Amino acid sequence: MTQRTLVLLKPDCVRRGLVGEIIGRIEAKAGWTLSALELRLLDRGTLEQHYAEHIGRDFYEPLVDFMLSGPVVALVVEGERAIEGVRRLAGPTDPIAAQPGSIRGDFGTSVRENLIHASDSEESAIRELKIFFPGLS
Ligand code: IDP
Ligand code: MG
Repeated sequence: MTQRTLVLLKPDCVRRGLVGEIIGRIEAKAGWTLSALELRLLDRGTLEQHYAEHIGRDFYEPLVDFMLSGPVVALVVEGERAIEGVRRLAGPTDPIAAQPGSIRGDFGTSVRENLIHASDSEESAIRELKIFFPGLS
């Protein structure tokens, strides 16, 4: 089942120079390809749409400020079960709880600054791809 998923390499990832390392892990998965890739400074409106489910949570405002603190790398990964697959590569939200071997488990300590976003379902992927890459066919 070929799927497309939205990935954001968050500002901490870009600042720490981990973009190549993390894209390398994605590229290393057999048959997966990058359909789009861009370094981009986001704006509040985009983040409000992207993180709509979290509006009102105590971590929402600091999360948005963090996501505005520097450029992100937005990319689209396409391939066999890419949605579940990138979530597994990323590991769970809390990097201390994440398994070593996962991106968050290997590189993170902060629940907020946890390096990577990846769509969590087919429905989310479709919604998020429209926000970040509306021109993608
Ligand atoms: P996910 O990125 O693993 O899907 P979500 O629960 O959707 O996690 O939360 C979105 C993002 O919000 C997380 O990746 C993280 O950056 C931030 N976040 C979530 N929960 C917390 C928290 O309890 N404290 C601080 N930041 C949080
Ligand atoms: Mg999420």
